Amino acid sequence: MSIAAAYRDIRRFLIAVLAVAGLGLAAQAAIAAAPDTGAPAAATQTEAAAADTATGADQAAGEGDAAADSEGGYEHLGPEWIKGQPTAFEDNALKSMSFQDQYTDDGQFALGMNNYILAPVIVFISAFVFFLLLVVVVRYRRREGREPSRTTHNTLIEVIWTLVPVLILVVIAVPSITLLARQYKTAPADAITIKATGYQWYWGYTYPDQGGFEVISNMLPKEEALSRGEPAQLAVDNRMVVPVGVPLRIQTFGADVIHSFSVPSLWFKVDAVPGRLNERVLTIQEPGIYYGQCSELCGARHGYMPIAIEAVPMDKWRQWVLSKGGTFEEGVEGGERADIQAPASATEGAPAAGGAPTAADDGGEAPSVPLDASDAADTAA
Ligand SMILES: [Cu+2]
Repeated sequence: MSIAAAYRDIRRFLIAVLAVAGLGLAAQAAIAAAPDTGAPAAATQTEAAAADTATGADQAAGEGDAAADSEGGYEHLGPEWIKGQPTAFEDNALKSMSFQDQYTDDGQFALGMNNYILAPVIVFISAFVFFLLLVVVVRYRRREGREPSRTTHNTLIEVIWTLVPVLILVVIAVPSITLLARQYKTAPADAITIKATGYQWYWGYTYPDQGGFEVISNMLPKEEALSRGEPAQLAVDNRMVVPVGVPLRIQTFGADVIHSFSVPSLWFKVDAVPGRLNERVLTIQEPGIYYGQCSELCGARHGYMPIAIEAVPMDKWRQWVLSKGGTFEEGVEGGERADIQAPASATEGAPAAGGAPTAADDGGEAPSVPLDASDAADTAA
C-alpha cells in the first residue's frame, strides 16, 4: 500500500467523522428545540414561592402583598402561577433561544410545526449541502489532480432536483396554510369581548360585555416587581384578568400611535392601530399568568409597557368583574350582542392619550421618562 493511498484512506475517514459529527450536532439541536412539556416554564424563579404556597387558585390568598388589589374578595394569582415568560440565557441557554411553552391550540400547532417539520427540514438540507461542499472541496482539490465530470443535461438528475424541492415545499405548505387559516378564524358569537387599547405608554383593558369598565395597566418598578416574585420589566400593577378555557374576542386599538399586543406563550400578536379595531380569538388552555410586551416601536417608553394576562376559572373571573364594578347581562352567553362590537361605542370610553390615567393616579409608581441606565440595559437585550 502506497503512502498516497493510506493518506486517502485517512482523509475519507476524517470526512466521515466530520459528517457524522455535523449530523449529530444537528439532531441535538432539533431535540433541544422540542417543547419541554413536563416542567412549568417558570421553574427557577417561582419554585421557591411555590414551595411555601400550596397550589390552587384559592390559596393565592396567602400572597397578600402580591395582590395589587383584592377588593370584592378577589385574590390575584401569585407568582407560582407564572407560565408564560422568557427564559434567561443563564438559566437555560437552549431554552432561552427557543420558543416559549405554548398554552393555546394554535401555539401548540405552530410550535409542533416548527419542531417537527421546519427545524428538521432546515437541519437536513443544511447538513446535506455542507456534506456535498466538503466532498467537492476535498476530493477535487488541485493537488489530487482528479478531473470532475463535466456532465450537462442529465434528465434524471434534473427531474430529481426539481421534484424533491417541490415535495419539500408541499410538505411545508400544508400545515403552514392550515395554521394561517386557524389564526384568522373569527370568534364565535358567544365569545367574551375584551378590548386592549395601547396608550403611550401603557395598556388599557376594556370589558364591553361587562358594563364597559376599563382597567389601566402600568409596568411595576423593578424593585416592586422583584419583591412580588415577578419578573422585572414584565410585571404590571393591574393585569388583564380573563376566564380560562373559553373563547375570548380580543380587540386591539391604538389610542395615539401604533402599538402591538403580543403574548408569545399564547401565540398571540395583533397590532393596535389608531382608528381601526383589530380582533382575533384567543382561548387559553390553563389558568396562569402570561407575560407579553408591546411589539411595535411606539415611542420613548415602548420597552416599558408590558402585558400581563391572568387567566382564571370562570367563577373566579366573574368575582373579579364584580369587584371592578362590572355587570353581567342575563343570557349574555348565547345572546346576540352585535351592537356592542361597533367601533364607535367601543372607543367612546377610552381616555384620550395622556389623559385620565397618569403616573400620579397610580401612586406615582410609573418610572419617569429619562430612563435610568439599568432599566435601559435590561430592555436593550
Ligand atoms: Cu406600544
